[in-house]
Amino acid sequence: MANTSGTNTKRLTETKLYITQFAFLFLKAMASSLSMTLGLLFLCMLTGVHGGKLRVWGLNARGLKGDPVNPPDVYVKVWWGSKSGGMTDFVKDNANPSWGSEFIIEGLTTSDSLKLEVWDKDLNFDDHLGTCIFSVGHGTHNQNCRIGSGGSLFVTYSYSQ
Ligand SMILES: [Ca+2]
Ligand SMILES: [Ca+2]
Repeated sequence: MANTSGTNTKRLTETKLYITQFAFLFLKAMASSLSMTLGLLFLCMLTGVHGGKLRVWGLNARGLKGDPVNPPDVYVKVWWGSKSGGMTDFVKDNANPSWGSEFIIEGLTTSDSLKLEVWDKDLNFDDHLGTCIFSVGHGTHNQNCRIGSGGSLFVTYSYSQ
């Protein structure tokens, strides 16, 4: 009888031990999941998942080619990810144009690139001279890129949350 009772007590103790271990593991899993959630939230804040503001200005170009006889008549379309920021006016017969336009696009993140399409205005169909794609980083940056048909495009942008 005492033996059985002893075994029962031992089983009960073992069961209690299992429950304690299970509760400990469960709490540990919860805590790690909570810290993961907090970590992800922190990462989201760092990488700007909630969206920021992109300001684009200082657009100018050098040595552009497009028209067969006289210099090209160039304008630039501004995109941030899938969002259009609009376009500059075109500068007639100028291979080294600069534009005073400033563009502000909001609500995207640093995972979306800044895209600048360079076009030459013609009477019927405008020619796409080239596209520059820049990854977006925090702060203010001066960037430039080569245009496929010749020349380079320069731009300044700033990204803030
Ligand atoms: Ca022209
Ligand atoms: Ca033209």
